[in-house]
Amino acid sequence: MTISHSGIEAIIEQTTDTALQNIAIKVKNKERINQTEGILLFEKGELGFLGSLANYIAQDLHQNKVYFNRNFHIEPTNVCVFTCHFCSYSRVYKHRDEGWELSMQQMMDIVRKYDNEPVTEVHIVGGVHPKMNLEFFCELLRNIKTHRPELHIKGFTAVELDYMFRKAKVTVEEGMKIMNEAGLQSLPGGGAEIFAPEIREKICADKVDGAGWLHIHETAHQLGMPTNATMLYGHYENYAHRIDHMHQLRELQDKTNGFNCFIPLKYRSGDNDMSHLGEVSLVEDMRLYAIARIFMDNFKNLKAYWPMLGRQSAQLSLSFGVNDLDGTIDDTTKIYSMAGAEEQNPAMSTEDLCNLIKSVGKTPVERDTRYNELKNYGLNEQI
Ligand code: V47
Ligand code: SF4
Repeated sequence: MTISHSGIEAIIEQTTDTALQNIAIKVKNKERINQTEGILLFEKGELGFLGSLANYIAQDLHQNKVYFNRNFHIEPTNVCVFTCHFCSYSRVYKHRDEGWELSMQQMMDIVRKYDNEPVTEVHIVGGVHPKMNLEFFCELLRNIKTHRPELHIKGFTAVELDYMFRKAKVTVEEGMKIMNEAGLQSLPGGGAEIFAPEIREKICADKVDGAGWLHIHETAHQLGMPTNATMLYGHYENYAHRIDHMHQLRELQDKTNGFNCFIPLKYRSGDNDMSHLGEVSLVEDMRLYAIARIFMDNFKNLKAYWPMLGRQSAQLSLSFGVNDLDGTIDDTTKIYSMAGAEEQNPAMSTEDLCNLIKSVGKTPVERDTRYNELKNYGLNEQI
């Protein structure tokens, strides 16, 4: 669905609620909405209204394009010193026999498996293992770079980095520089969860707090490393907490312009300490994507991570402001399948991804990690 300039005029005209109408006018004029208005969208904005505004913005930023990249994941371990209550994936150290701990050789075997594949990025993320330290991961980074120098390494959440740096007794600035020199080029967005201390306390009390997460990302940006940002939603948080989280990210982006994209992550309730909460509905998911697109005006890209959301919902999100579907991924990530996501072995070929994008009238474009366009798979382009 494309919302033209006259289309948004019609939306403005048809909206009877004055506050919502003012928001629509701001969107048309490319003006930023404030936190009160963000909360109002959650409280009052109905799906069609939100979708129309989000689509208008996405169309303006990206025309009809939807990005994806070719990547694979390495999950070094699921053994973790932390005990986030939403996590279905981790195992504590004393139960490490139930989990996995990959050796250097095993991780390099994963890298070598893709030797003849046109992948552009490796995404490394896992549990916080008490014995896998800064030195070990720097060696991994160097080994990957020696083996395949052009492969972009995006790795380690702020939670993993915070633990590694504290254990190695280096500052965030020193640690980040060491990792960067060893080959780390960008950071994924994980570990942000929800910044509000009263909710963070409830779901992941023992890991790095919101200010610490933001500091690590700011430091990466200062070194010229782009990063992503996530938000875990659909648990104990209310609308004000969501807007506060997005507001803090928006403020840092104003300062550094170092974020590549924003990735809302829907809480999945399978087999963890918070399972009793259940999950929010598909309509809530789409409303959230649309509001994120409207509120995060300085984030160029909004990503739906399909292994977590499921491919059909991810496809639907393309009509609610989303312009990026992450990657082909192969079947190398377990974090969501263990939390009950529909995708038990998430793998999609380039052809599958392109067809999924084309079937909602959008144009698939392969990108690299920094969102440089590598190939446009327009309607008649051979896959
Ligand atoms: O921080 C863990 C989330 C994150 C659950 O930057 C859960 O490109 C929902 O951040 N339900 C890690 N979410 C993964 C992550 C990520 C994934 C894909 C791409 C990128 C990127 C980043 O996964 C954690 C946490 O927020 N998570 N358990 C769960 N039960
Ligand atoms: Fe550990 Fe990450 Fe799971 Fe938290 S979400 S328990 S930090 S693996």
